[in-house]
Amino acid sequence: MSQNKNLRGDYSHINDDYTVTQDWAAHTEAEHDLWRALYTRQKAILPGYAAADFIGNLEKLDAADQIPHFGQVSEKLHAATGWHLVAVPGLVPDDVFFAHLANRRFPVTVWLRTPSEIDYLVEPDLFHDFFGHVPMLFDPVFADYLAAYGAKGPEAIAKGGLKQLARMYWYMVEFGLIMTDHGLRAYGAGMLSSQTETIYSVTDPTPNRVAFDLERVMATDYAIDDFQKTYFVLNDYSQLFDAMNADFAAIYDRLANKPAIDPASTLLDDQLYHVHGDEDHSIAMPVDNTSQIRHA
Ligand code: HBI
Ligand code: FE
Repeated sequence: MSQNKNLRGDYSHINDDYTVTQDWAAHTEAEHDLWRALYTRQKAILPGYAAADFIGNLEKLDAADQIPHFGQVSEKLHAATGWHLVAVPGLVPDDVFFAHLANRRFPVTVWLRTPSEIDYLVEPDLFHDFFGHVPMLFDPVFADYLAAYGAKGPEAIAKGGLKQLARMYWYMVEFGLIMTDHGLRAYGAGMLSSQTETIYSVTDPTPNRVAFDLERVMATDYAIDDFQKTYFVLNDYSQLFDAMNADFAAIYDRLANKPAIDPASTLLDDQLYHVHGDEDHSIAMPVDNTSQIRHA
């Protein structure tokens, strides 16, 4: 097995599919304390910013009091949507990751950040993966989408569409917004496991907010070390599932020799909910898209 250089986790005892055993007993009281602090702080800011189904599913997980046992959570999750959690040492190769998703196995990192990283860390840890991603796996439509998304992995690898497919994960699994009767709400794991980006993504006038469109998302670049300059907005999770019926190979061909879209920009044919810096439009409602192209 290729060792994963400069990744933080312990890859020395991985199975062929990069899974490991969760050694729950090895977690110290200090780690359980940090888990409780992260969980309590993040849960407290969700109302008004996180999608209601995220909040409801998080409640059902009942994982506030200590670091969860993946096996116990998997029993509940499997009964709900056929998914279960697999323990991993950290990031795994793309093809391995996609294969897990396609088989309704969600990889959850076994190590927890240190207290000094309570606000930010580079690699996804146990808190990001569990608190950020697991609640949405209880949503049947989102759960079906994520399995269908994983099944798109081999074609993307074969057709040179990996970057485009990864953008779909980044924007619509890590940083997705959804329009609800109460206005915009966050459902993405990347923002909902971050105290600051949860609030920023829903209310700050700085980023663009653009209606979800598969090819637009696949064409849009992103940076991993800062808040998003563009968020994409769903009306319903079924849009993600339906998008999996598109001809991805044709999209990869169309995008192959086009420059990526700069997330600081918007396009004339975007359906815009909000444009960078606009104070005069309500963030919650789509603006007409006859507006000029705006660049940050
Ligand atoms: N591995 N454990 C883990 N978690 C991820 O979120 C992850 C990964 N490997 C690759 C990856 N994400 C991204 O490149 C996806 O877009 C494929
Ligand atoms: Fe993630």
